[in-house]
Amino acid sequence: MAKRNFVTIERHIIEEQMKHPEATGELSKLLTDLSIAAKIISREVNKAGLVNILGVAGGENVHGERVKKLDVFAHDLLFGMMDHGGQLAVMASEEEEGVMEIPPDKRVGKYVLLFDPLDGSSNIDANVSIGTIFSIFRRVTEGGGPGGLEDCVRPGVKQVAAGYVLYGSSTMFVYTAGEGTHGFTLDPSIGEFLLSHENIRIPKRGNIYSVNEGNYPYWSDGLKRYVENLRSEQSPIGKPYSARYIGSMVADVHRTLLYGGVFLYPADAKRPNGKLRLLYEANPMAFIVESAGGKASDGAGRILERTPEGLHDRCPVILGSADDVADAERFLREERG
Ligand code: AHM
Ligand code: MG
Repeated sequence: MAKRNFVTIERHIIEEQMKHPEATGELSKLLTDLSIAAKIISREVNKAGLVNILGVAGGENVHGERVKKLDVFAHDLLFGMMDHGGQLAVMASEEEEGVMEIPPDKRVGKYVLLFDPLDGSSNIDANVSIGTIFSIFRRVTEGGGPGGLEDCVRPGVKQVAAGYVLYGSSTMFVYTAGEGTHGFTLDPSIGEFLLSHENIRIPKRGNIYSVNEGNYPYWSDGLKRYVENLRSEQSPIGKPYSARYIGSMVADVHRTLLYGGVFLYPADAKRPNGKLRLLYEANPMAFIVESAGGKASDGAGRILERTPEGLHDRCPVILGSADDVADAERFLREERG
């Protein structure tokens, strides 16, 4: 018989909330609003291929309206969708230099939202998967006014929830509030995210590595040795690992969560802190991966324990199956001596 007991994301969020009788429902409302914003961004991303027909980004569309670039659209949409719910004190985005206060005419809440509105946006024109990443903290500043920089620049261990939306062959919303990582797939015919991946557990060991190998000349000897080991019959699985690199963090991390293995955007001679942003990319993904039983390291220690200095800090990233990440750390430790 066909399955009738569909679990929508709203229902799942409320059921999770009910496990905590002290919860006020504000985090639930925040996550639900984010899932609605995700549907709107998904709709626009799916139309991206039609841009030459409907109007070029930066130019005018058939209605004579200016067409925004998709990453700017996603940034504006997220701010506009999330500023009036009464749950947030302040926001920050990869697309904006400073923090974004809740406007004075809106109710101020106790949470803080950081986001990368459209990660991997250089892939859009080739129809390659892209994503939105978000991270939620509780505010630390006191008083009823808007929050500020010190509410945003916090170590990842303090996150209360994090998630991503993957705009791929289907659109998926994956989140954790610290108790398991759950995945939902958008059914476009009814416009709802339905629970498709309950309590994702990342395999302890994988057989895939994912890194931009074009940066090889700039890698440290320890990193070169680690990846060469994975490509050899002396690897931990006794045969070479497979290589997979999409170049869209959300898609690469999503595959790593489901299939296992290791994703790296390491430090190298050109980028001593790697490329990815600690607050918008590394921290939320680290929280998601750890909640699924994996590990996330900056090469020396846990990403979640790094103390950020500024909103746009970068951080080396090695995440995925616990045994694979531990191996990478060992090669890098041996090199440091
Ligand atoms: P972006 O924030 O400018 O989109 O860059 C982030 C993206 C990640 O999605 C991806 O992991 C990485 O850049 C790929 O970088 P590279 O092209 O150097 O391999
Ligand atoms: Mg990004």
